Amino acid sequence: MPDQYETVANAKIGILMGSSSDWPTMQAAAKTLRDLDVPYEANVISAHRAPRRLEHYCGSAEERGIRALICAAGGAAHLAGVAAALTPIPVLACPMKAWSLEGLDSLLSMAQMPKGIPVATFAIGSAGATNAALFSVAMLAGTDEAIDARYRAFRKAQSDKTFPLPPIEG
Ligand code: RP5
Repeated sequence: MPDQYETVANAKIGILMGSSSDWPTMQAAAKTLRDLDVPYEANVISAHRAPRRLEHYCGSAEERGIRALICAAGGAAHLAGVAAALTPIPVLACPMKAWSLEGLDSLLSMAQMPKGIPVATFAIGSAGATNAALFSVAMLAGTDEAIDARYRAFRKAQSDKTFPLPPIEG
């Protein structure tokens, strides 16, 4: 079973997607983790196309050192909820714009988890992907001084940026 998904030895965050069609959007999460030097792994494991693989992945993630899962899916978007049902580690959900409704279907599917199995849901699309990654970094920062320092530096650099307006045309 492990050879049906890729693991990274020291990964702290697992990105899961329902389809490779989610990857163009979810690269924003991967890039954010990469830029903040947080080890991660990324896999396509659909909750409905590969449920047993998902069960295996989620069942072994904690013991491999994964501290949070970022789950992206579109449409019925049950990946995050099923993953959260299979592991106690925090699950952050990224709603994808799939084939209809501009991602509102995915957002509601993810946000409307029945009580007892928590899923933290972010914005539709790449903004949510970026913020889910930043949120996972903020979680890790509580117990890792080096990650904490990088996260604070990122936030400060963002705050220090100025946005000069271009001159009036004409
Ligand atoms: C979901 O259905 C995936 O997460 C994706 O967002 C959507 C469409 O998947 P594909 O038909 O492109 O594989 O399961």
